[in-house]
Amino acid sequence: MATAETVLAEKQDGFLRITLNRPDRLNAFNEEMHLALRGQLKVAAETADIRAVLLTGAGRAFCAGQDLSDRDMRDGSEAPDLGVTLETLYNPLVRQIRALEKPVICAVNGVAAGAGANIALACDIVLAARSARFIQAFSKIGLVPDSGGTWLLPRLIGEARAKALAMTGEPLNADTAADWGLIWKAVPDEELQSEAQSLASRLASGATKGLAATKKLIQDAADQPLDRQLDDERDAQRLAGRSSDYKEGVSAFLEKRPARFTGT
Ligand code: T3D
Repeated sequence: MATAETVLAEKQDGFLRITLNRPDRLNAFNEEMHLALRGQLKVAAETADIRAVLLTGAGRAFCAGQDLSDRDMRDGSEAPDLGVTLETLYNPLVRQIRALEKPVICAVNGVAAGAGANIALACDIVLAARSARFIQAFSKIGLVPDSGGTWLLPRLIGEARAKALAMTGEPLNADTAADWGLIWKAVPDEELQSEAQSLASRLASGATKGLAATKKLIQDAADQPLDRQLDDERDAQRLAGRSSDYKEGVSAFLEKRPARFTGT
């Protein structure tokens, strides 16, 4: 399955592998790539036998954020309204990743800068090649972290580290990112794709409804008190307990065999 060339998509073993594909620009975002990526996330959401997504980049980078050649004002042209691009392109993308009722794994294969870093961090499980770097590049061009960066960074690594990364634009290597809890783990470069693939495949054969509810509960927890969270866990568990996968999981346990989850 292939779409517009800025994004490649391939169904594999129950999951959709989506590859950002503008390697000569380090997979920087233009409007076409935004729309192609969102189109593939929609396919993932609407296709029953796609039960996880794996997002990665082609070539040596994951994504260098906004394509700055589309922001050239050297001919005296007026500055673009970046509020509009956030409203129409970046924010819907982050919302779509967070709302997708399936696990989204990000395999950060190289540098992830600007919005490229924060879109990676918006995914559910982030693996990175040891050589990858995360760069809050915004301050270097006079901007603020976007794509959820000012929300995600302090929650993941605390205010002190969030502010320092955002204000200095210093690169953070993958091992430190993992040590700080910014990502799940750093792996040797040559193992990244196989490790991400086997994780995606494992999650794709999991209890999809339960995983989706887990994702939502953890995301929602950031904004609400324990009391409310306990209520939400009760409601989500009630629904999970009515799924076929719950019955199958318990039966498989009692019969001492691997569960065969169907995602229903
Ligand atoms: O605008 C809006 O809509 C608002 C939203 C903003 C969201 C944002 O993401 S703002 C932040 C934009 N991104 C950046 O500021 C990062 C710019 N890139 C870099 O700082 C560096 O390229 C990297 C640190 C990512 C990688 O450095 P390095 O030394 O490994 O590679 P390089 O040589 O700088 O780049 C290789 C090529 O990719 C080069 O092209 P060339 O010379 O080979 O023709 C470079 O120009 C191009 N490239 C890299 N990043 C971008 C880019 N071209 C356009 N836009 C880029 N963001």
